[in-house]
Amino acid sequence: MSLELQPEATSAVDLPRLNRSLRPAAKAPVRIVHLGLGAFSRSHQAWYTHQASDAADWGIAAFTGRRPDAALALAEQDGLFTVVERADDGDSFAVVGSIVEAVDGADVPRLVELVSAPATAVITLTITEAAYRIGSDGHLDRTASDVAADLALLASGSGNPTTPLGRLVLALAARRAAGAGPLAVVCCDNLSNNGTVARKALAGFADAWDAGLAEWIDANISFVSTSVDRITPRTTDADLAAVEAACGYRDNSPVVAEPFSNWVLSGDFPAGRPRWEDAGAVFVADIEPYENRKLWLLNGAHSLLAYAGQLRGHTTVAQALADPLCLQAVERFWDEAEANLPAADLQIPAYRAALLARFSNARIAHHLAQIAMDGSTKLRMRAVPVLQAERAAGRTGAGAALMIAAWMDFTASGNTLQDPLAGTIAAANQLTGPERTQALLSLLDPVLVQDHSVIELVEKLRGSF
Ligand code: CS2
Repeated sequence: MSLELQPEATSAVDLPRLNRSLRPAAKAPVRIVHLGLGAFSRSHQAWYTHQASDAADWGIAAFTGRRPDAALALAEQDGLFTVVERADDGDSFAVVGSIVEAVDGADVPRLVELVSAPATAVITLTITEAAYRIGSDGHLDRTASDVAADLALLASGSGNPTTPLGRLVLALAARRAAGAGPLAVVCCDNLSNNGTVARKALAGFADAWDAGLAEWIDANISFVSTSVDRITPRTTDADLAAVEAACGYRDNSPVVAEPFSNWVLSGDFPAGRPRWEDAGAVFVADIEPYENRKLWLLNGAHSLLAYAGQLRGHTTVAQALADPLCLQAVERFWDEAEANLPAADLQIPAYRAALLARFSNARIAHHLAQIAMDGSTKLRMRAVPVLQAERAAGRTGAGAALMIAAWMDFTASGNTLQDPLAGTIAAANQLTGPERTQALLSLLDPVLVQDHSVIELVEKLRGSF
């Protein structure tokens, strides 16, 4: 179902709720379990699954993270929701029916039941970059308080884990016990080598509890790496009203996204998968160049704009990009990133031009505060590799260093800081001068921080915005 916006449509008081009578096709059986039911997973993986030609065979059971709200709202609509594709020149609307079960993440018994069912073939993850609890040394941080608490709980054999890693490890243990066989875990968070990160996090977690389980995971779970892309801002009340006016029903959980979407995947699916390629997904042998192109150019620019833009009083990506100082910083960072990406096949100039157009879509109010979250984790993927590559090539890396300096200034600016390392960052900000810069840099990279000229460079770039 795809409707064009009808501006003359008016909203009536007694509009029907989006309900099962509007389901575009029969409900598919659960074969995919998703962790991290949020707007992005719905505009991306659920949308691709919905469009696969074999969608009738592939239903998704989607679990929320910390709160039940998204599952409750969706369950009331039989899992259905509207995707609003918001282009420069108007909206279009489609009802997506691939989520057949929306579950509160705290319902661990249901997760265990579904993951241990032989029919379940794929587990997709959008649990946020920070949730993998990988430290700056590249390994699972077993001392993180929530990880340690879940490990203690698993060891005691009673109670339900609260972290996504803990919940999934428990569910995989049940799959092993049930003899339900191999499956694929598909990481859809913005991390370089995200399949490997997911493997390290899950196997590391399992190993700290039960070495046999870690071995089983290694032998039976295929960790698929992906590069995911679709700008999906938070849904607002105005979006609910837009759906109501155009579609003639009340949807309490629509999701708004840009028309563009991209999904590149690399890895095996031992128990099968939907034909996501029907919706444009691409399967490749070597994902790294695609991943880096997206993480550095799109996400890197996003983080730069998030910190520089907010320091300069902007609220959205489009506003920040319209500020020449921010745009110049983005272009400079992109030049550095581009110098470290293989030229062949990646069409970087066209990709950069497309990004400028996507970021300037002022009808998508993509809030900088949303992007600024979890900076200590995100910058390890978005700024650090470019800075390292530039230094290795004998150049300064000032463009990447500027992103780091802007993040540091932002952490000390009085803006709300949502970050797993918020306490440590606040403590570092008690210091002054190069010591403060050094302490903050050590949270991003243990090697770069040994280099005094890097500390000097970042220190010099502080206060640029
Ligand atoms: C953003 C991403 O919030 C962020 O960190 O950079 O969510 C970005 O919008 C998506 O990766 C786009 O595909």
